[in-house]
Amino acid sequence: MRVLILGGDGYLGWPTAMHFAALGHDVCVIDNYLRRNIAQQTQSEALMPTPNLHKRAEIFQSLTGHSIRVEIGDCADYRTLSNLFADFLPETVIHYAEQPSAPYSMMGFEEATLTLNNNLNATMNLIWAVMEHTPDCHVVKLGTMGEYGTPNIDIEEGWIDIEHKGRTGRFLYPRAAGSLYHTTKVLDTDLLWFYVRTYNLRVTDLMQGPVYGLSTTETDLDSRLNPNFHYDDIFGTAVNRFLVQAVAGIPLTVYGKGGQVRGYLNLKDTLQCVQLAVDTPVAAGDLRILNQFTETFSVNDLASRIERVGNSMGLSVEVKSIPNPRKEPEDHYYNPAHSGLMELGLQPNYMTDDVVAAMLEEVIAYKDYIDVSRIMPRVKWK
Ligand code: USQ
Repeated sequence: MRVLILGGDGYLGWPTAMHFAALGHDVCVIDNYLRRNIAQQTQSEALMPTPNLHKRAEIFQSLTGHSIRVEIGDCADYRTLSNLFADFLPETVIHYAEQPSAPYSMMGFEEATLTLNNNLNATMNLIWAVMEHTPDCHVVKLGTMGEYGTPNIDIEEGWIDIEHKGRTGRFLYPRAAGSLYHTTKVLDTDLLWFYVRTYNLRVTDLMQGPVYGLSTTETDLDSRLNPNFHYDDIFGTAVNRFLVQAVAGIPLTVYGKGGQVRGYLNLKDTLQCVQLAVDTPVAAGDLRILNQFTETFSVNDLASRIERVGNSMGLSVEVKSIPNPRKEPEDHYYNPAHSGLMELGLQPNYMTDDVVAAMLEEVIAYKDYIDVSRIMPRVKWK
């Protein structure tokens, strides 16, 4: 199958590209290095040095014999994307090409508009390139569990049946995002739903929770194939940050009360979920929404787990609540459904103590690269 990956340089895009190439698919990635550039501008570079895409594709090919076509270009530019579609004629597109950091989107006007323009334009251009060149192509779009927020009722998988004044209807589940970044994902879903119901596109929207880890079958081949592992306050996500803090001997930065619950998943499971979605394309005119996580934890649960495992390995780990830089409920109900991917065959890699220990070992190998000035939050939601 010809698989086009938008945002192929990212934490998820690169491991996804290798995974599909290793399965024997014909893989093309496009990326404009936006995240690398923002990371440089904000002093938020990844923990491990990551060669550029051409170099990584070369290393991967030398080790496995599988090639990955690399295009450096901007998906927010319609001509660039349209020309690539006309040339590659993808059968599946996996769309990660978005500015993914909630804190970055909350820094100020420039960062907010960059996030809005980049994310919405990339999605809009993808829709039009599909309609122009490959109307049968299955679009697998990465959304986020953060679209739903933390409502006081159970979260369904994308849709909700509502009875109102004696009549019933099916609607997109109400969304209440907690950052401008998460709001762009809500807008993406609305755009896709409009074009699906009007022009019969085929779309799967994966509502993903925070991802953790470094290890996949392909990244384990050579450390130069690792994904971009961030631990700073802008691009680092909670688990990856706590792992680095544990190794650096910095108290784990629980924001506020630490009762914020999210649905987490191992990087290996992102690859499984995306593959399950790709292997079961939806019918024309269908928007399938799947909640993509394997288990829920509060921030306090995560911190205690990493503290316990880290201390058993001889590290000196403490947990400390710091004022929450975000505006979010810190103690709330959270019960999201997530049976769709399990029904498709997902075999979860849960966050066991062994998994935490293995991730800590990987970070320990790069202990000297940790810059402790990147840990404390620099961006406030005001
Ligand atoms: N948190 C802490 N301490 C930290 C970092 C985070 O307590 O040092 C808390 C946050 O306040 C939040 C929770 O941990 O309540 C999760 O934060 P995060 O930084 O791990 O995740 P988030 O900003 O929500 O965004 C990440 C990815 C984003 C993806 C999203 C999925 O950056 O691209 O869409 O996870 S979700 O969170 O389900 O919306």
